Amino acid sequence: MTTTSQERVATVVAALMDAIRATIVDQRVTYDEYNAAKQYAIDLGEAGEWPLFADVFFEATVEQVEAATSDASDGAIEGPYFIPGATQLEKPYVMPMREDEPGETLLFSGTVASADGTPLAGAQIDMWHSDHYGTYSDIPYPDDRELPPSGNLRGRFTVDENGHFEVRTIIPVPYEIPKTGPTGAMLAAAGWHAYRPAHLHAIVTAPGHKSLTCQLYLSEDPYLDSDVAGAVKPGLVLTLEKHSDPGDLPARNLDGPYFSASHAFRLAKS
Ligand code: MBD
Ligand code: FE
Repeated sequence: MTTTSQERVATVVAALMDAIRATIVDQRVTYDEYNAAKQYAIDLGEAGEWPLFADVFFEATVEQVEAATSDASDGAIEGPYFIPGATQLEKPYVMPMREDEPGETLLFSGTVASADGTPLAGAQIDMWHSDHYGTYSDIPYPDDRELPPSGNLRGRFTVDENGHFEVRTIIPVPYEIPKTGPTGAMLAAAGWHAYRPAHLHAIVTAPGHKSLTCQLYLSEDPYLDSDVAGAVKPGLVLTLEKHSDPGDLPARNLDGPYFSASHAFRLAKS
């Protein structure tokens, strides 16, 4: 974290305050609404949902501002649910999951290269995503849902000498922000849906390069055009290919059809 100059603080904070005052005037905000807003901010804090609220409504804009000057492949918001220090996987890479983890099998593969196309041998991918019920591991949910075991669907793995990787996981589902917390309650009060399209999160790192925080979405997801967090970019939408050929299944240690998808990550030099 760098120290922010007094001048920068004064400029940005004044702009924010002006925007709030202008909204109060334009919308003729009443005392009742003003008091409700103050109570809402208190509720958000007490529920521990400030990170969720901020990442849903503002992070995509921050990401776009920073990405505008980068020659990396598309990035996306980190969101509130990254936990550093996930299990380091051994080949063949399989995301940590329950024995009977529900959901369709996904073989996610791809490459990590420098912005000029040079493969980055030994780059690291830290991946995390929700399960088939839209639940992340190790996150306190405001409802009484069943929680996956600690570390579920969170893992780190290394790309090979050609910058290539393949990891097996399950296909996530669209993610609904819980309605019982203040963030979901506000979306409901406004009549907005609380969904994010299904997504895989990834942070990709390599020596001499800026890390790339990214999400991958799935084609034909009903929420691609209305992500509540506004974080979808066309370059991040994976095309799923279905494989049902029984001949190919035993070799892959699978007993049913699976899907595959791939993505090319490119990192900017640091
Ligand atoms: C998520 O899974 C997410 O990625 C974001 C940005 C917000 C809430 C939940
Ligand atoms: Fe997420």
